[in-house]
Amino acid sequence: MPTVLSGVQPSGRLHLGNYFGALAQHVALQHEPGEHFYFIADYHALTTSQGAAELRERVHDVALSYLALGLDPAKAMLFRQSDVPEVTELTWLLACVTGMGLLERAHSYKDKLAHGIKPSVGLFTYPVLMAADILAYDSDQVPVGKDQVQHVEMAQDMAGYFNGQYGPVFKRPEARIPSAASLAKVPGLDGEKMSKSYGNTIWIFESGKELKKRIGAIVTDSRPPEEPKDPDALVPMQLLALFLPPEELAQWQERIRAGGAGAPGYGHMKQRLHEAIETRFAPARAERDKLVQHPDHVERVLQGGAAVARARARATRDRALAACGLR
Ligand code: AQP
Repeated sequence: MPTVLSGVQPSGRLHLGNYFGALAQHVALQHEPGEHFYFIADYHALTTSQGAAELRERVHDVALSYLALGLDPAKAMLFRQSDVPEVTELTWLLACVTGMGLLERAHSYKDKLAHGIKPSVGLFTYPVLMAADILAYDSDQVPVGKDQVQHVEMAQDMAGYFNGQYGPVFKRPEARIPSAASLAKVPGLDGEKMSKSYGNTIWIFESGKELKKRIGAIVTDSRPPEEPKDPDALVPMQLLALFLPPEELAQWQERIRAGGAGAPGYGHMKQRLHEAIETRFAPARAERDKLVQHPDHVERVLQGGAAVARARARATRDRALAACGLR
């Protein structure tokens, strides 16, 4: 039975990119045979500075989001990364067998620099901590969005370096990305990758006026509706494609390609997107409203998950320490 593991950073409110690229998969996969571990990457969140109270609040919010979207604690372990401190020990062991060159090639690090984010050593070594997370639970599959595939490949490399030097300790994990390319890289309001740190997100649980405002900010151009266009190149359509049933999507695309009097304008696309988001997440929003009233329940779920995860990570840590002569 495979072990499935993934994580999400509590670096801001979870957005449609996190949902389609990761959370929707996580919730669906819990029904497959295997062991399922999903963690809230609070150590990772320290790579982008935030206050203690805000971090605590965001960790809680990620837990609420998972549970509201349907993660079942009886089927999948949900826990805080920092409740399993063994991963930081593994991080050091892996860092000592990993060349700087590997980390220097990380796309996500280079993207963050390009966006003017001032890097810490923690941000640079992020893939090592992520490798430790993946390897600690003997993970077979890591469901992630396309942006994280390179990090999973780095975890494979690091496992290989360590095993090559000290013998077989770590299992080789495989990334599992959503089959549809549109899900694997969801665009933000500006057409770049939707990302918490780029300020271009739509929160999963947004609704009403706030949602309208966010959708209103999606990038468009001044071409009139009658002008024929490539629907796949329009950001409102790329987002709408995540929600519409195939027949309805095909009709929209056809009318946009054809142009002329019957073609929809950007306002129509945005209005349809608003309706689609409101409808899709209505049950999850209601569930979230209920869970907000029960913070103790959420905390118990996290602690229950951590107990199981920690036992697993401890065994891996002990194996790794023994292999390199520290026990
Ligand atoms: N735009 C996206 N499209 C598809 N998948 C995405 N993911 C994130 N953005 C998109 C997937 O969400 C999971 C959790 O991501 P994360 O929060 O751990 O880190 P991230 O990928 O770096 O997400 P952000 O929003 O870009 O966070 P910040 O700005 O804090 O770095 C991952 O599986 C990811 O693939």
